[in-house]
Amino acid sequence: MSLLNRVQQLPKGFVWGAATAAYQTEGSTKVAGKGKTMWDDYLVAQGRFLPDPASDFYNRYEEDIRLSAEHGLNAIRVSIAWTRIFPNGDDAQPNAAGIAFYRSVFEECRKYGIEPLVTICHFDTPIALIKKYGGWKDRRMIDAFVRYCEVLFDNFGGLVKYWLTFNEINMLLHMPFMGAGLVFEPGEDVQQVKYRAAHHELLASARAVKLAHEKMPGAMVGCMLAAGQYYPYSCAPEDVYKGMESDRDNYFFIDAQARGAYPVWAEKRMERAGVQLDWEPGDRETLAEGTVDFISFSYYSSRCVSADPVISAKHARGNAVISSVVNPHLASSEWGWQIDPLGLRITLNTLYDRYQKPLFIVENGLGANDTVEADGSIHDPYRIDYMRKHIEAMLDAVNLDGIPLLGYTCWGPIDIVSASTGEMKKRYGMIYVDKQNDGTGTLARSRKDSFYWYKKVIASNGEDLD
Ligand code: BGP
Repeated sequence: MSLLNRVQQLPKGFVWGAATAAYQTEGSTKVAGKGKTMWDDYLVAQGRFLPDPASDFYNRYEEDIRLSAEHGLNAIRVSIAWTRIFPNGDDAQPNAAGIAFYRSVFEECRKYGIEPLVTICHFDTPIALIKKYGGWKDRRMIDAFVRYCEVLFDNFGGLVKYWLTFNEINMLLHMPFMGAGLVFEPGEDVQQVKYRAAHHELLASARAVKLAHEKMPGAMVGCMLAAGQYYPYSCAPEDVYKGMESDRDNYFFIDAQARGAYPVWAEKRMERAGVQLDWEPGDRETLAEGTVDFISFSYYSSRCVSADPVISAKHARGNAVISSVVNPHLASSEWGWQIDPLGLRITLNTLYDRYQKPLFIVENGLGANDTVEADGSIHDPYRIDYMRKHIEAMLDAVNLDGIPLLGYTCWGPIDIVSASTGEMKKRYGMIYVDKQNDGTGTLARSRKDSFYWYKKVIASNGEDLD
């Protein structure tokens, strides 16, 4: 489709914003009663660098939200750190300082007419609950999570309309510690543990959705998928079948959250694999009563799969977190994440065909090394190019395919710590943060070229992408 034929405008009220997560931005992990989270041990345990105070949002949120307003964002996606609210995940009383912090953040957003979009759990299982219960492998996590949600809804219900239950819920299968705080004991049936944990998160999510609707009429609650269609490496039926099965691994979660029941194939598959879920009376009703209002997802790339073991051995560098064969038709980022804007249109269509619920792109962006010029300017045409092409694909999905899309919040209004590598130099932001991998830097903020470009895109509601 040539640009001449492209309809650039989006519906009025389309949400333009940018997304972050608590641990990757806030810093100040040991203040105001905050408890330890999965992150504190995750990157440290792997010997990775994780700078505290990250990009120091905890102390600089007023400046960052003011910059977001100047940027023209009408929404900011943030997550709440469970351990700021309940330091041990299930304390007798919530931590007043944590509640006060997020209240100020949301009030500050409202002051500028910015809609906060809140992720309740962004890879943020409290360490105390991992020690106590083994993370989400234990069913008691559900009650702890619902209680945490209750506190959030009671305190922030008047300030927040859009809620997401679990970030990239399907990552539980690919990064079980990050997604669900799972540590496997020797001899444990890994598949069984993962699917039981998935069952618990899905029940917790469904209960949260129901509670949100009861407590906050008008609230919109979504699920969140790490998306990206699987392409078969060839048209060999075995490759196509493997592509379908790989997609199903991820859609399994959204099938449950959007339709309120597990798909038939999933129960059969678990039966064949000897996986037994700990079903309890009422579980099926819980899933059915807690379906989400919209489907949100992150999209960085499509994936590719082959049934041929030799080809499968050639994994893509970098985005092997979710296993993918290198797609020879695509270029890659510096970190090896393959770049596929049309894949976004394909993914949007697939998700809508499957669920017929409004969609929301809540993460998309390019992690890249930026250079600060002598005069302080930062030229990032690569980021603009990535975003432009993905926004074009999104416009096509909306205007040419009729996909109902609520909004687009790209990943990182500002530079933040990378989730998969713990680095600062893998930058997604349109605002540069002077903080380096070795922890040095003033934390000062400065605008990159992409800042001005995205501002124009938002002001024109997607019409001006030059
Ligand atoms: C998603 C996560 C984010 C984020 C992003 C980019 O999977 O939800 O937390 O960081 O990926 O990944 P990375 O930071 O590893 O480049």
